Amino acid sequence: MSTQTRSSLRLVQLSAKTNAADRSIAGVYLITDQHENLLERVRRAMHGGVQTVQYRAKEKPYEACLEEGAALKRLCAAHGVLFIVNDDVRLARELDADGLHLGQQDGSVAAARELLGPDKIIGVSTHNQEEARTAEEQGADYLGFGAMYPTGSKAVTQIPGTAGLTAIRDKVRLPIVAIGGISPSNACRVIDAGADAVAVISSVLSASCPDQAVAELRLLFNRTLPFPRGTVLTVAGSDSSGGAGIQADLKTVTLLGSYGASVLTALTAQNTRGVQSIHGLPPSFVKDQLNAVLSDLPVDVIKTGMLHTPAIIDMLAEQLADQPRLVPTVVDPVMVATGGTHLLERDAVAIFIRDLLPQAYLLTPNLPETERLLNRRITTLAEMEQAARDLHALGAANVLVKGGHLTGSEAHDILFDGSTIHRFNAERIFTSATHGTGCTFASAIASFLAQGEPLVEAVRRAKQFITAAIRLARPLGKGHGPVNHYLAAKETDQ
Ligand code: 3NM
Repeated sequence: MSTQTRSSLRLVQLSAKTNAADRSIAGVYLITDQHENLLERVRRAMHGGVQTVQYRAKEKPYEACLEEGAALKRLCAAHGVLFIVNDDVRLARELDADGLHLGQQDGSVAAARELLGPDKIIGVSTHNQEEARTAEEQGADYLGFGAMYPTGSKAVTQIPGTAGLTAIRDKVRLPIVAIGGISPSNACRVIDAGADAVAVISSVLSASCPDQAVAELRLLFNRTLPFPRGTVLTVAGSDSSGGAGIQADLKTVTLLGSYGASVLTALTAQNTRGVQSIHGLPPSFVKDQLNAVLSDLPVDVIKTGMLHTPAIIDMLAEQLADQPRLVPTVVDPVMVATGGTHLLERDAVAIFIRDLLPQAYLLTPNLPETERLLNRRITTLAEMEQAARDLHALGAANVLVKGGHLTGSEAHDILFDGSTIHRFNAERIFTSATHGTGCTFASAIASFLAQGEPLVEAVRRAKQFITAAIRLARPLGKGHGPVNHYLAAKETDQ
């Protein structure tokens, strides 16, 4: 079923209801676990953009559930998040929850609605087509459907998986919340199979950064949006010759199919032969631009490039930390132009490492930048891998060390995501048309992330794009010419 049909069905379904039920069940549906510090972990998850919380406390005494549930409900209300109680209709009523989630053994939808009133959301756990259709006939507002994958969070006996989800998707009109073993690396398959929401416990609440895990899951839902798909904000300098900086970023983002917004940090008088002069913008004006964009547009991913001064880095780091909702940020630590001009003031590196690097969802240094950040020489693939690990240890969630400056017949990039090293190899193209490659690559990754690709796939597609853009470059200017954004986007689209 097309995305449009799915969402219009959802509207039809929910328009008959009022209050809580007017707000559709979609996106990230967080289910509570029974470990320590639940409230704090749920609060952090909410910063990533949770849309529904289900309170599931299987073995707690009722009085303790009342207390914990009331605190959770307050937290949800403060963040505009739906609050659903699992299994227990009495607890749902006493807490005045937005809804109730019923298992197959937990009584009928009609009985629950009778007790809770007509404006509450009622969901039912289902595991096959028959259960799903029965729940719909009995008047449920949404379906839980699982398990998608094996999970350690519950002893599941049925695993219909994404194939089972695809099979029931067109047979029911209700929103479907897929559940069981879902994580940011497999959720794209669940969404492609037709899930309107993903229910998660461990991949968020056991994560070291629950907000990041939720933000990653939330972004994946963009894959169903119409084009331009997702919004990328680039924070960078202007390159008057159009091959790098803001201009390269906007060309890349637009040609790859996302919407691009821009905040300028500095203007450069620049061409393919080098940077003639730089006119930095006052940090307060950079901040005005940021606020203007972020207070209005639904920015999915921020990409940063040339930040120029310690004051701008400081301001940006503060603004990112203050966002009510985490915006994944691709940080390209632009320091030196291809022609050799320093684009980041020398004393800014320490501030960059302290304030901005730990907020990076993805850091994308080339080898000279990696060497400057770590203050040591890097000449082999093994040293690149260690560098990616060391930059991760400094606080970047994911690190892509780009090996374009090494020699050899292939260009190797190394991605470390905190647990696994991923290698991306491409033919090395011997050319002087390398102006703007870093900006273009990072913007392509940001764009694919904003379109709902998981990180490894976003990097893989962006690598393919930048390699094509270098290979297809046409001579332009008298120095390091620009890459061919236009033809590379056409080729990547095929
Ligand atoms: N119900 P996690 S699977 C509560 O298949 C629950 O009905 C399931 O936890 C079902 O995200 C499950 O950690 C556990 O896999 C989901």
